[in-house]
Amino acid sequence: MNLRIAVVGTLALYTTGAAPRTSHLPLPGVHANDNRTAAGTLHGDTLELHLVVAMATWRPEADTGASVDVAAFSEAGKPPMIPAPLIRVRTGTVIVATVRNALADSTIAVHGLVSRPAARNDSLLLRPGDSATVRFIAGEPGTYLYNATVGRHDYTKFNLNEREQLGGAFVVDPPNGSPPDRVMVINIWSEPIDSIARRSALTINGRSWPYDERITATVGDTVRWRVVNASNRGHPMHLHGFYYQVTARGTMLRDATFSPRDRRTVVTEPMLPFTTMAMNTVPNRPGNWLFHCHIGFHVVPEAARLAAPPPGSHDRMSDDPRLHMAGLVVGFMVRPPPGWRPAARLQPRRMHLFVQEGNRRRRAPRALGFVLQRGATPPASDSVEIPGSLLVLTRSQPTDIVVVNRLHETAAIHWHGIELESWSDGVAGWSGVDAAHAALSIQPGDSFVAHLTLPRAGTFIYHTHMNDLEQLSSGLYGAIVVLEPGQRFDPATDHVFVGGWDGINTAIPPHLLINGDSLPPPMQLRAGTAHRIRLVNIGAARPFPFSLLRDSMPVTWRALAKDGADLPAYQATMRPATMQFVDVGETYDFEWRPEPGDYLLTAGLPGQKPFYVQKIVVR
Ligand SMILES: [Cu+2]
Repeated sequence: MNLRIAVVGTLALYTTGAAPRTSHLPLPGVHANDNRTAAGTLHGDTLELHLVVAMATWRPEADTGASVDVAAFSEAGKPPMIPAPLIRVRTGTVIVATVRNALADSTIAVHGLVSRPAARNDSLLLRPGDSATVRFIAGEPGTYLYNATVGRHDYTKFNLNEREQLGGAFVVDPPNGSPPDRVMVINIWSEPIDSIARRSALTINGRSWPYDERITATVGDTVRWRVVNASNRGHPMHLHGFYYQVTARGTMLRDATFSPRDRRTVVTEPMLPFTTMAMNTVPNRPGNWLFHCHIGFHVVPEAARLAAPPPGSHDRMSDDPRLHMAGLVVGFMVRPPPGWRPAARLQPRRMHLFVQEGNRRRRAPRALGFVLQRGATPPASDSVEIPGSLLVLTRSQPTDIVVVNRLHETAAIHWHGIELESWSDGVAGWSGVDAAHAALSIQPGDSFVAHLTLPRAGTFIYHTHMNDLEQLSSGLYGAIVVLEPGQRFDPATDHVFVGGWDGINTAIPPHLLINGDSLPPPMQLRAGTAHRIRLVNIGAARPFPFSLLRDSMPVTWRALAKDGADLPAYQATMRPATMQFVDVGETYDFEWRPEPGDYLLTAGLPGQKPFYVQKIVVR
């Protein structure tokens, strides 16, 4: 223990001056780092590592695609890499790392070459041509990151210089090693084009969709990923088709491995800037699935490509998944086991859901909506509900939803959090067991039958998975409530609050809505009974904070479920009714037993007055 403290204290052992190299040769090309190979050379229990920071040319899209010149790490004598070379050792390993700043004109600050856990984010400042050697013990097992910034960087502040690509994973394995896993590092490069538009590359292991790696598995495999957010933006990471277990969360300097009791079961886990997670999942259905950030701006071609498609481009409406998505998307391909056949569907319940457009009402450029057919006749073709009709379904009851597209453009619907067959998952040109016969988008005037089997009761979401920024912020989202067999939905005690955006081309903050409104009339609730509060965020970006207040103080409620999965009894605890944030693609259920009185359910961005206040009168 003393040794660890001692080596943390000797961050900069020495520095040596060297003339910066100037050259007129083309810059070396960046290699995308798949994080399968650890950097450095191991001598007994000591890892020797030689890192260099120099300018390089990075092509995060196609090999012949758009490029940017960036400062990048390499191991001495090897090509530059984005993300930075993987540092991965067993706990107890002594790391002797030399870092050289080969930039001609900039000082760099290197962060994270320290023993974990560490209390402070010390940096190693290197002027052009300088190098320094640090020596430290790896420390506690976990998933961390290290990086360098050009100039100083204050991690306590939101910093928008996104030109550097100097972040990489730092993994410390337990004494006997870890079971097989994959490491995925998120990096963002971005710079403004003008006062509104930005040019961005959003990458996982150095590549944007569709140029990044497909992860493959077979039904029944345990799949383990370590995800490192080396960018200075938050990313709610969503898995299609399956829940995953979050087994650890970390930062650059410390990591908390959860005991089995404390693990979260989720379909979406928000990752703040410079944080890490370890997760696992066991896919039990074959098909093509996705693991992606749920922020619209991070996955659409018009915002997440270096070479943005020209205005009016058809890309965002394409049936080609390589065109209609971009950025932080990973393809997760699950092969069927030998002899696999789709399960037979017995007498499914059938519902008709219309995708249609009405008259513009508010800031959104268009009013799009999902409208459920109630009764024998279809809804009026220009009627719109924002959010879309609440779909109340029953657990274990096979349900076919006939989606009828009455728009003049294509549609595709994702059933978010629902454990369904891949064909119905809603990613045009991708969903399905066989990539050659993937489900396509729903053409204007056409329909598609989504097959849901509904193994779980809870709160879920349905939303467009195409032309996301425009269609989602124009109203193509809604909530799904799956009830236990025999249960009926009672609006007197069951309350769904769906957060969404009203257009995207508005000043900051965007116009945020709850249940299609920002100033709803008061709600009257009955005292002395249990009310279920279901919170949903399906905006284009940004977390929603929620609080349920009486006299400005949060009341107490019981946590029941997250993303539609019931919490185990020991996690379903009473807690103050304030959620720091509900991120995009998350749902939360709470039980509240109010006394008579006046209450406020509020939502707003931190430090701002709430954009939504729902008065609740309990009698
Ligand atoms: Cu994101």
